[in-house]
Amino acid sequence: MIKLYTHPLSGNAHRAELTLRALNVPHDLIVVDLANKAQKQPEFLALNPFGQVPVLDDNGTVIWDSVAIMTYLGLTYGDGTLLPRDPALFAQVTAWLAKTAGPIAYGLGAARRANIFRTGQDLEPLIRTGREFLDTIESLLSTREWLVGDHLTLADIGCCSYVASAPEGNVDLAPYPHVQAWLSRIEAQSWFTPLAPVPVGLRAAST
Ligand SMILES: N[C@@H](CCC(=O)N[C@@H](CS)C(=O)NCC(=O)O)C(=O)O
Repeated sequence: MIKLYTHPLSGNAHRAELTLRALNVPHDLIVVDLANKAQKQPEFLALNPFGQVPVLDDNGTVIWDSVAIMTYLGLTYGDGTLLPRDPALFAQVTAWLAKTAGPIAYGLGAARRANIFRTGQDLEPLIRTGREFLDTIESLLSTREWLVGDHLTLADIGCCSYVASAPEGNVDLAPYPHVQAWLSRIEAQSWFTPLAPVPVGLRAAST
């Protein structure tokens, strides 16, 4: 059975889980105790030298990093719908996946992390980066339903986790009606499951 090492509050792990679900690939979720630094122990570092979730173990084939996991799953278990095989469309999807490690991580993701875990980081520049990303996709999504092509792809799955949880980083989604409609289209998929809301009692913990 495929194993996904994950954490319920991780948007990076969430997009990997959504990919497994969208592809209907049976899997077990293994929650890594990030608060107690299980990810920095030798057993986990043997899976991912950077000591982070998500990690996928496909019967001995170990892949770390959400983008790598999504791409691996799309190529291995997909039929070309979620991850198109046409080189230009494939490249467009990977361009969006690259954003998950760029402005999404440094903007929306970082603002959420700083806000819910009270890291002391200045939220304003993170929020500004997050809003710039939202401004861009709001404009694009005013003329199209999906980020790439005419149907849902890994581009949408990759970007949705930290966009949906933007309010947890004090980024209001009200000014972004097309982004909200896009999120609703993703959330309407039968395989969708939301990123867990942050329990109040955990907010002092740190990942
Ligand atoms: N670029 C990586 C980022 C992974 C990442 O930041 N994981 C966080 C959880 S969202 C983590 O494991 N943090 C624990 C740590 O860094 O010690 C990916 O997309 O997989």
